[in-house]
Amino acid sequence: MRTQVGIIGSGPAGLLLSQLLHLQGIDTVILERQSREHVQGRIRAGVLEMGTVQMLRDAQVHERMEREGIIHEGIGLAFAGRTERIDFAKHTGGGTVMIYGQTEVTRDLIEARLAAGGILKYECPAVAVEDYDTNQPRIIYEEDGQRKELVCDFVAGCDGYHGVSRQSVPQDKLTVYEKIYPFGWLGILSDVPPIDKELIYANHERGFALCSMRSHTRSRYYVQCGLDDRVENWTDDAFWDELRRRLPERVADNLVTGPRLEMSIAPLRSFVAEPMRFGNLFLAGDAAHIVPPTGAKGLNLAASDIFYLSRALIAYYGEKRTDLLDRYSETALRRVWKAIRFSWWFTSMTHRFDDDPINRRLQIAELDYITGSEAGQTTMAENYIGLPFETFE
Ligand code: RFL
Ligand code: PHB
Repeated sequence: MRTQVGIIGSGPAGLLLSQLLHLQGIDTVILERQSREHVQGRIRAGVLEMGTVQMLRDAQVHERMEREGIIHEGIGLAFAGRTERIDFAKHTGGGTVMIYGQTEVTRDLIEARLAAGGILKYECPAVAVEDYDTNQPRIIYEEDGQRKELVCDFVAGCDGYHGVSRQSVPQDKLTVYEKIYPFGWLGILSDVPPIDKELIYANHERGFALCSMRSHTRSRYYVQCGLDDRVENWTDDAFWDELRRRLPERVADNLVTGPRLEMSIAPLRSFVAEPMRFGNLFLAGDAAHIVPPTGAKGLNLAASDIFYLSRALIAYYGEKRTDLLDRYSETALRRVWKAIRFSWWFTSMTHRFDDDPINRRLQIAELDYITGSEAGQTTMAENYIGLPFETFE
């Protein structure tokens, strides 16, 4: 089989790239290891930056998002028994975020691709990318137990942290930066009304907690847990009790509990692999970088990589330009590193790392400073809503 851009992975990065290229008449084939049901069933991120929302509009998959998504103009930071609000709109000249789950974004994109006759091959794992430094790179993949080949002009490695694209490159050509945090997040999804109108991030001596939502009737909550903790260790009641303990009393009083729709544990890590381009193989999204979920940046970074990569490929096919392809890696990485920094900083300020009392006092002082100062609130707000994309044309 042959296509112009071979895409590995049908997460948000791969699907968005495929859709944006399709709208410019560029052919793609997506190879996905999992089934469509599995991809659509994964519960992941919930907060879209404005830049991501605009990209979904550009991709013409915005209708349901505009109808069902919820605009948020701020978040709450809870610490030392109180809750302070960061007002995004006030500190960023009207900036907001959109509450709309990754599950929904993925569903909308898959439906749009299929409606336009796009080729999405599920249960077709890529096993290697070959000849990526020639003008005919090939993706070797499996279909029904048979080994097949997809020959392309370019390969987009959108296959997440465990994917095959990054592993197809000689390891001495990659520089990897990694930090593994000594804890994870235990998350619950439940059909109960959210505890508050906005998200609340809580620093507590028992550990971090986050109150999030998917809609006015569906909530997503997290509590920091140990690395060796297991979902089987937690009943629904135990989760709700632990969450309640980590919130200021006035907030906890509003908690409505219910049975879980889903419960899972995610480890926290910061990871960057540089560069993001190897000949005609381009990495995007989690394949190139991972952030701890505290800053709600994972999905948004996948979208910002695709902002740059889609423009570079469109300039190549439209005008035979290669300069944007050449600038992709350095440009995408500048934004990636700022999000890596913000997510690390926000994690450091809100999680329990050890029992040393000075660290907790420093966290409280920092939260007090950030929420009490105009400069501090602006720093928090402008990073949370998402730093602007660079001009790339
Ligand atoms: P994805 O979504 O992981 O998609 C990659 C796709 O590639 C497929 N794949 C392959 N396909 C073919 N051949 C192979 N050899 C393949 N290997 C892998 C995979 O099956 C998958 O479908 O990456 P993408 O598109 O870069 O999107 C990134 C976002 O999904 C990710 O950053 C966020 O979801 C991160 N993340 C969260 N971010 C948040 O902002 N808030 C969250 O609450 C949050 N929760 C999460 C998360 C990521 C998780 N992971 C990676 C396990 C919870 C989890 C559990
Ligand atoms: C979520 O709703 O899953 C969510 C929201 C904000 C975060 C992380 C996860 O920072």
